[in-house]
Formats: sequence, C-alpha cells, structure tokens
Amino acid sequence: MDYKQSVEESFFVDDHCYYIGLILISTISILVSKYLVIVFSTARHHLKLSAIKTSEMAEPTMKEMNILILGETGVGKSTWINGIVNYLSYSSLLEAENGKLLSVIPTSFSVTNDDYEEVIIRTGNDTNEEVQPGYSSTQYPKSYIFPRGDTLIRLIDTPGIGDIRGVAQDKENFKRILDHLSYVPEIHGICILLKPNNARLTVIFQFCIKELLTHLHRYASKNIVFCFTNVRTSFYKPGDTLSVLKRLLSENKDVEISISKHTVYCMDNEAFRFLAAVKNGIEFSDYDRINFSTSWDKSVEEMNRLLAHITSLHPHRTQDTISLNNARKLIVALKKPLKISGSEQAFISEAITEFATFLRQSATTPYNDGMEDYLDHLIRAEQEKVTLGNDRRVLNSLKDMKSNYTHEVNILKESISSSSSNRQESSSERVTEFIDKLSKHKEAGAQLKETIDVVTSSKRNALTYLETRLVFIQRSNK
Ligand SMILES: Nc1nc2c(ncn2[C@@H]2O[C@H](COP(=O)(O)OP(=O)(O)O)[C@@H](O)[C@H]2O)c(=O)[nH]1
Ligand SMILES: [Mg+2]
Repeated sequence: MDYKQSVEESFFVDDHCYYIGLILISTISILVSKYLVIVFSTARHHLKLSAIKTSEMAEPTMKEMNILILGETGVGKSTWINGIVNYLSYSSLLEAENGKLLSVIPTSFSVTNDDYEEVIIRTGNDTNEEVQPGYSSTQYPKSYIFPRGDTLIRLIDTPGIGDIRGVAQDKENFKRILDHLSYVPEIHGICILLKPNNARLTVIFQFCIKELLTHLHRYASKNIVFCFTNVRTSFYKPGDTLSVLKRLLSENKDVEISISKHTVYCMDNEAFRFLAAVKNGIEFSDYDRINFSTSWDKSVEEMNRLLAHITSLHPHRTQDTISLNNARKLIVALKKPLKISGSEQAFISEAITEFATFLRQSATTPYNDGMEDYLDHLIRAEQEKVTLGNDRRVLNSLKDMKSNYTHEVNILKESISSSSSNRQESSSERVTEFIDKLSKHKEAGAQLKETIDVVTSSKRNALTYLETRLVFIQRSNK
C-alpha cells in the first residue's frame, strides 16, 4: 500500500515560504506481523481501517529523540506540543500570525474580549481529546513525531495525573502511559511540566510529583527535566514551586534528581493561545502583541536549550521502567490467595522475592508515600460535601481506596524487607524471565497468565498505540 495514501490532512503554511504536510498516520493501531494495521477510532466507536508497512514508516538515516511529557492535568502539556510545532515552523510570532495556525492537538479555552464577553476558542479536531472546558482532555498517550534537522523528534503527550475523575483514573492513565511506552524502546528526555505558583496546594503537588517518580526507574532520573509553563506572569521564572520541589526531591535520599540550569526550563504557551484567538477573530492591542512576541521568543529559546540538553543525555531504556511497574504490580497481585498447591506457591514466592529485589534496587521511590495525605485531603473535602447533603458514595469509595492503598503499601514494605537477604543483582531481564515462567507454569500457568495480562504492560498486551507523524517540508528560500 502506498504510504502517501495515509495522508488524512495537510496544512499549507504561507505558500511563499514553505509548506507543511501533516500526515496523520495512526490513531489506534495493532501490530500484526510486519504490517501495522491501523484502526482509526472515534470516541463514538466508528472504525476506519488502513494498513501501512512498518518498513515504509521507518526512516533509517535519522536519529531519534523521544521525549515523554508528564504533569498534572491542565498544566499545559498538549498546548506546549502545539506551541512547539508552530515554533519549529515559523521564525517569529508575526510570521505565524500571517500563516496558518498549526494545531495538532485540539484545544478549547476561553478568552475575554474587549466587551468583557467570554469567547470560547477551539482549535483542531481529534477524538483522543475530550474538549469540554473543565474536563481532563487527553484520553490516551499519543506520540507526535516530526523531523528537526537530522533528528526525528517524538513528543509523547500523556493524560495528566491529578485527573478530576480521581485516583482510579490516575492509575488507569499510568497503565496507558506504560502500554504506550512498550512501543518506544528508549526515552531521551522526561519533561515534568509544572506551574510556577501552585505550591500552595502542597498535598496535591506532593502527590503528583511522588506519583511520577514512583513510576520511574532510578536510571531515568538523569533524563528528568522540569519545565515550567504559565511563566509570563512570574517573569519567566519558576516562582515558589521551585523551593517546594527542591525540598521534595531532597527528601528522596536514595536517588539524586538535580535541579540546575540544565534541568529547569521556563516557557509560556500563551503565544499559541494568542494565535488561536487571533484566528478566531479576537483583536489584540499592539501592547499585547509585544508581550506575546516576547513570550514566543523566550519559549523558542527555552525549547532550543532543552533539545540541546536532551541530545547530550544517555537514553533511558524504557524496559527498565516498564519492568519496575510490572514487578510492583505483580507483588501485590500474587500476594492475593490463589487456588494452587504448596509446590507452586514456593515458585510464586521465589518470583515475588525477585520482583521485590528489583523494586528495592531500581525504584526511584518504592511507593508513593504522599498518597495517604492526598487521599485524606480528598476525604476531608468530600466529608464537607456530605455534611452539606451530598450522598456518601464518593466518600465511601475514597475510604475504601485508602484502606486498599494502605494494604498494598504494607505488602510492598513487607516484600521489600524480606527480599533484603537476597543479595543477587536483579535486572529487568530477570523480571521478564520470571513473568514468562509464571505464565507458562505447568499447573498454575493459566490462572497466573490471566493475572499477568491484566496487571502488566508489554507490547504483546498493549493493543492501544496512537501516533501522529508530521512532515515538515521546508523550501530553500525559507
Ligand atoms: N496562560 C497560559 N495558559 C496555558 C498555558 N499552557 C496551557 N494553558 C491553558 O491551560 C489549559 C490546559 O492546557 P492543556 O494543554 O490542555 O493541559 P494538559 O492537560 O496538561 O494537556 C488550556 O486552557 C490552555 O489553553 C500557558 O503556558 N499559559
Ligand atoms: Mg492534554
């Protein structure tokens, strides 16, 4: 099949300079032998199928740079990606204003016009995004891939943590992120996005940062950078979030995550919002234009500095992070009573010891010790609502969640401490080997395989993988 047939949408940016072809290659895809069968799915489950040979998708001469973008819901992950696509396509805000708005991820936000009326601005259209204002937007992780010089950059947009649908949705979101990562063997940069002055809500902030670190292998700590969005009002500085962040990171004694010029970046996505508003007919003063133009320049400068830093890093092997999460989840799952004989139990115990050893040796932090405070905070807020007449369902489910979590943490603590006599070096290969042996176990295999398939992430299990490829073709007179 002709690769070009997969072009579903294309943008032409300022005919006189250059044009950009946006190739939407896949939405939900399932890997079948050497063909990538792509299922384009809308949220309403309309299906459209196309197939592309994976060999035709590969661009062997180009280097890869894979960047994972993490952060609280609403911090600006998706808008930043939209901004980057524009920064790489236009040389200034003015040029972008005269060209076509490039919006690869749909956004919706409101602005106030000169008559103090609220105007909803919408850009793009993608069923992976829930664009009702106030609702967590990005539903599944999705890779946005585009060339920059000799490098193919892959920005991985993710659903946020601190999802308004709650802790269970956060858990599901992390599972989706790990499933997505099973398709990306190496990650060069991990950008944790933050807002400059939201340390006021320390409990939530602490939970979010710890939740992110809990999911990362300690080797990934060298690839972490902190990117501050919404910084125009704090003069392009990280505000008081930085000191809270420093304190949190210093509490994590085992693994050093450095805060320095190389690991802190400050940008604002307002230039993209400005462009979207202009394209929707909102008028701005020259004064505003100057501010947004500065915002554009600063953000481009920070983007270039960030990409240069990430280029200098040794990539993180994604499998290490995936194995860490698999090991943690399997310790908890395998501790549940199974209908099996004594000799099988001995093998399971051996596997648990291996997983706990890996967790002890490799976790950035073995479990999120900010979770209980976070749940208490949610429980207190919900308790107030119940006092005002809300029913108790949410409150009860939060309480259940807290007792389940306490139970899980106890299992992890216990397994880690009883594994401490195991001096052997564990590895993600050993974890994978044990998972494999468990699922092929003579008697208990079928039962164990079911558990393994539900809790672990692997390319075999992950049926969901979304990506969009953008092809920038620059004319020589640019
Ligand atoms: N002022 C300002 N607003 C932003 C910035 N980044 C994102 N937003 C707005 O914040 C809201 C959430 O952004 P979004 O990119 O969807 O966040 P995500 O959940 O992290 O993907 C949207 O209304 C954006 O327009 C920023 O740097 N400055
Ligand atoms: Mg998003």
